[in-house]
Amino acid sequence: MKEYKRHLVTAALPYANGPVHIGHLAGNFLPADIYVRYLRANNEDVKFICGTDEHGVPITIRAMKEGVTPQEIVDKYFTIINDSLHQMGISFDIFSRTSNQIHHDTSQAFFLNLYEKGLFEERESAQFFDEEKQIFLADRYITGTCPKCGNENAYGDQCEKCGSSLSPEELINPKSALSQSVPIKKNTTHWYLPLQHYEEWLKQWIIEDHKEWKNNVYGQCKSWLDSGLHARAMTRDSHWGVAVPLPNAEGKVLYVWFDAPIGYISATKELTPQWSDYWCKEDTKLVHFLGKDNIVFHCIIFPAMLKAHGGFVLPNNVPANEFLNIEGEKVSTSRNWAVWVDEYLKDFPEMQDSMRYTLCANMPETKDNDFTWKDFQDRNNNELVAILGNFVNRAFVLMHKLCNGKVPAFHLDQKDEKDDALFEKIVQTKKDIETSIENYRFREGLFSVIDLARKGNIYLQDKEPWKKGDDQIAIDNCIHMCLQLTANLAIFMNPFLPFTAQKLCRMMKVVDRMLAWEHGGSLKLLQKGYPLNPPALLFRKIEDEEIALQKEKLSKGSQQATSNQTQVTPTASLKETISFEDFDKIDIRVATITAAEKVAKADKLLKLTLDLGFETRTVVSGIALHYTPEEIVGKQVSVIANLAPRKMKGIESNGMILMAENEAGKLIFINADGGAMNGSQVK
Ligand code: B3M
Ligand code: ZN
Repeated sequence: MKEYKRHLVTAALPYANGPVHIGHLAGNFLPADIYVRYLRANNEDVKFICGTDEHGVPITIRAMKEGVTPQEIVDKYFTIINDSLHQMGISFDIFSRTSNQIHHDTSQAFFLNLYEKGLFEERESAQFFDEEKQIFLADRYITGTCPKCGNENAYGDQCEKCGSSLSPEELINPKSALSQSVPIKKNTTHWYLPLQHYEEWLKQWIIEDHKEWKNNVYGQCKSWLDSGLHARAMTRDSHWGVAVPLPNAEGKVLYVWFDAPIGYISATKELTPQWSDYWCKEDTKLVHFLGKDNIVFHCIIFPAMLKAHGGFVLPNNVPANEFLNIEGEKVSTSRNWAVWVDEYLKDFPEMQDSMRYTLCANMPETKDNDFTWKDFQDRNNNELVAILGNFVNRAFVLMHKLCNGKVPAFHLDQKDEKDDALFEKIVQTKKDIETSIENYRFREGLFSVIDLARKGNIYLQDKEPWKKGDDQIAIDNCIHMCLQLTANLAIFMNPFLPFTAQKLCRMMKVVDRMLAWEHGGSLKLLQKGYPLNPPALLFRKIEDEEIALQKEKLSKGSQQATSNQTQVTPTASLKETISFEDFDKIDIRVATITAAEKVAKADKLLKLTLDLGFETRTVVSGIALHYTPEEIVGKQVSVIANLAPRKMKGIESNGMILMAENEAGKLIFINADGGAMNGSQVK
């Protein structure tokens, strides 16, 4: 373990524009917390850094929607998020906020360091400007008609109806979302970081030197680097954010993804005067936890910034998780399709570990995974209650009944092969969990814990101390082993289920120090003759009614949100009538998707290979937010086959897949029932 002198662990800073949901826990905060708790149990010097990300368009959009100031938004949600994560046992050393002055100072100093080295390219470009409000418009602040599907409420960066990635120039009849006026184009200056200058270094640092990174992370970085890096604007026109520290930069702020990662540094400064030991000494191990949508910022852009600045450590690993879906659907804050942490804590008080356990057991470590309330109930009732809770309860009840409530002696001369096997299992479990956690495989580590408890039940069942009558030696040995196993379980579960580990310490009347990792694997954790408290309930059963209520709450909440949405996208109004001859010009064919892949730097696009029977062709489709490449290969679809080719992100697209939307807002394929031949005409 002692390869590094100190550890710096960050969790992605959540935008302070709404509460956090269990997907944030599973994707970002929980893996980080498990890892940090394990390091602390190993007596490592570790700092766990996080805080709210309080700038950027998500904040100002929310403020506009709620008719309040951005500061009021971030103040409100900082508190909600901070309380929720704390109550779930996410044990940050600091949970700061990027609206703090120390962050503004740190970010501005960082920007000036690069500026004074002449590392930025100053460029002037024409941007959309709202003359009424006298403000430049971020893409999200421009609405208009989607050129692809006719949705009249599309945004300048994307159409939420058909999922197409857009630029404001593509919108038909663009309007300012602030004043509804028609925006003009106006020149503005921004400072670009030429990422391409760091491309060779990044290729060496990631592709060559970090082959051990998780495949999902390594693969995304490789595809970004393979498609070539480009200069990226690191400033924006806005009045909310960190002001650009230059004389001629009135009304300009740092791009939120420039200042936010610097938030890790400013929060560390806030935490300790020794902050530079953690950020500037090579014997620090820096690990960033985050969701997959943040990979490029933490693996490409922020490292390029750190390299440009110089003097900072670089991340040793970035074990990003994939996404957690809810009841088979992608989380959608706008449709309120989420399980909010603050609401969970109200509905299931004192049951943090039931959720920690379920989310860890389903952690989306290598692919998107799914949370269902039924699985939550099953894992709680069939694993936590029936295996872990049951074993501990039986051990304690039998100790009080057969050994006067004290830890009985172990009679070495009566030790048998079952005792030896259990001891070996304890020692092996410790090694397995170490390997799992140190390689960021948290599901695997948790399974080792519950499997050890399962072995405890089998041992107890085999020994049957309740049938030993007056053979007190057999009873003593069995109960002694079970109690030592209970103490080891507390140590091993502690990174994952800290609340339960604490309950066990109280039952065993031991101090937290017993939970030190070095004590794991010992059979001398509880001394003979030591009186222990009576058993307390570790977990309670969850009833069917509770789950039914949660599922109803989820669907009702989503229906409510969808009906409440002010800009509910009405069904697209009918287009003008056309003649049969016009229609007859369109040639729609059936085709099968034979290959699919993500398009670099376009999180909404998939590049599809279609088999039309008479030929194979490439089509680029805006469905990446709705489908993964893996799940659509083999699907039969309808495609407009005589559409003029179009370039999208440098790829020539020959046609358009026909999609529609279900009531949950998910895009669905309009396809044949599987009987049609590829290439046959849709009439
Ligand atoms: N707030 C994006 C997000 O919440 C952003 C993370 C910043 S980490 C420096 O997904
Ligand atoms: Zn559209």
